[in-house]
Amino acid sequence: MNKTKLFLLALMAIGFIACATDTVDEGKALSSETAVAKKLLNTSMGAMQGEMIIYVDEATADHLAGAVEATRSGLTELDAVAEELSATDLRPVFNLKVNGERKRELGMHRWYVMNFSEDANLDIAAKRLAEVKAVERVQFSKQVVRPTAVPTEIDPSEIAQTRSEEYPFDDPMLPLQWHYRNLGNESTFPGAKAGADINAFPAWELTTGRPDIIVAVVDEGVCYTHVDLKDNMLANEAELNGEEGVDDDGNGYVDDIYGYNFVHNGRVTWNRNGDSGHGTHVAGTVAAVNNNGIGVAGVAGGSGNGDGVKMISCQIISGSTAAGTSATAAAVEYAKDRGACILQNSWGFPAGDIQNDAMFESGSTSVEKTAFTYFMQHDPENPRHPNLEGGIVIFAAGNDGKPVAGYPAAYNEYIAVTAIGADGLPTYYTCYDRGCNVAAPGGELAPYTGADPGCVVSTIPNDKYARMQGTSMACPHVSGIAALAVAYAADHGIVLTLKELQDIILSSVNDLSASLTGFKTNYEGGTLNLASYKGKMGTGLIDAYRVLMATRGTKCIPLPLNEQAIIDVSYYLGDGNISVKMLESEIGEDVREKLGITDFKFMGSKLIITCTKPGSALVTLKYVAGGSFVGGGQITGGIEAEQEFALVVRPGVALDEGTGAPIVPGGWL
Ligand SMILES: [Ca+2]
Ligand SMILES: [Ca+2]
Ligand SMILES: [Ca+2]
Ligand SMILES: [Ca+2]
Repeated sequence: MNKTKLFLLALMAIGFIACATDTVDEGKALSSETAVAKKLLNTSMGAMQGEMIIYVDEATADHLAGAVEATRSGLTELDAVAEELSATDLRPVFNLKVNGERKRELGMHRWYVMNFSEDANLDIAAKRLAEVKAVERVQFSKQVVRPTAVPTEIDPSEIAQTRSEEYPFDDPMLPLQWHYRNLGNESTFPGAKAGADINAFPAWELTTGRPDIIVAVVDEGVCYTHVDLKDNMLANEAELNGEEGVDDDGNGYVDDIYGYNFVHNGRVTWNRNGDSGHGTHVAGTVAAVNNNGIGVAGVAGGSGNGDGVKMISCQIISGSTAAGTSATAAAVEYAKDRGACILQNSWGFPAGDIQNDAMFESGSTSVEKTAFTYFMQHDPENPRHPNLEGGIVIFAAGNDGKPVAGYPAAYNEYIAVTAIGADGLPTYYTCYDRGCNVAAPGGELAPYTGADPGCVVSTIPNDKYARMQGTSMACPHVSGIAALAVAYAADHGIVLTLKELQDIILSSVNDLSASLTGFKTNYEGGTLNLASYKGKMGTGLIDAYRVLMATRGTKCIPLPLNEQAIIDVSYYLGDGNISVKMLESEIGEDVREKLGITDFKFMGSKLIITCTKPGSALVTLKYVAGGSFVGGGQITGGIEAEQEFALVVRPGVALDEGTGAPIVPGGWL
């Protein structure tokens, strides 16, 4: 008799004993009822039929790993419940074939999913499973919410417009993508504000991505054949050149070329009845191919030389069906196993039984929490990218207009992105306040008319392009910027920890609060009281250029548009005011031109400056350390010193009424 069989028999015996003793007197029954209730991680509210997720003890996990039968465990107690529920399937949630050792440390080998009759009562099923001694936790599976946003296809005639000025790339729709560089054109959106964007153009002068960075798009299937996406999709070469219906690379997934369909178990799809194009739209914002003379640009889509970031599609919505919790957890796991270090999530679970972080964690024990933890964890022996230790999780905050983000977005370890419009103000639909971390352009329909040029422009399936609005559209801007930060770090030999990357993203923002007074009209004619959003859209509006400056450690001086600013530069030179005298620093014609500088002089430690164009530029400011003059010759004086700064001119910067200095929102200051 071999070792496995012996072990199996031993387990069966334990099962029998547990069954036989689990009854009798009332006190015991009560305490066992409490024990059973304690095993339930969530409630059946909104749960999907025919599926339960269980977490089994170590011995059972070992036994199940060796079991051949897929519908029964070979464990008497568990099999009895499986029989009762007419279970059709019992399988591990996670894929231990890849990176198994690391997964065991997180207990991922102990999660199983059971499928059974759709008619079975879920509460009874949960109770019966929880009564099994070997089952330590029971979780109801919830389907992720399907997107409701409808894309409006872009009329090709819009594309033929002539360009008013030079663009960094030749993508014909880039002028429509105000979210990257907003010129304040009122035909985009009433009240459109120059500079209410992610400040992409100056960032693109520094980096446009790197093909060794992988972003996983957890969403509807991404149309990987799209003419403006295909070069930035990561192919699994073994599957690409392999046999159909065969798992050519042995990673547990058959035909996973550009990702995997976790809903229907197979190839990624985008043309099923019910698909909206959501995943393809999100992917285009992260990394549509730049400078290829076609369609749109993406935030980290490269410069046209095959140097954009690469994407994979982790499909959790397919046609009219959405994945349940276990398939979603597997999709997140798969993202890491394919090497993604950025997890782009424009989705959420239905609002309901998750009300706070403790409930989301369920004591750090839920299956999806485990998957995200696995994704974020840095594996020193097997790093996904040499310049980022770990993986970053970025979520859309939600579109319910509520003062709290949905889950998982709201959870304190994941970045939740709120949405602004082309006017630099909160959109009518965005969630805000608790659990929301940073803002990005999500776009919106114009008041009364419902016109859509103020929405986000990106790719949709079948080589088309469309506008969409939502925090779903804001989120991929931040994912793309995170990719730019890793690319820039790599270019400069900087290794970021996950915490450092999160801190950089959350602090590299421009103020939104200064303009949050009065009311704004939404597309239906309703009003938004802007004051209620003050300080609640996250730290501020993300700025790609500032993210790169923070990555390399260059401080930014935020400057207002069309207003004279008086800045005590000594504040920026040290960690607080230091005693210096500024020297007349050279400022190049190119910088003057770029920022439209009409006034630039020094008084003591103060810089007086007026900028008339939104933009960003590097300047080197010189000062005397010790005394009013530089020493030398007949003069006993100080040492000449200098420091490089980035000047960032944005519309939201407010000035202190007393000093005229910019009031800087949360961040490194
Ligand atoms: Ca495979
Ligand atoms: Ca294959
Ligand atoms: Ca393009
Ligand atoms: Ca959060």
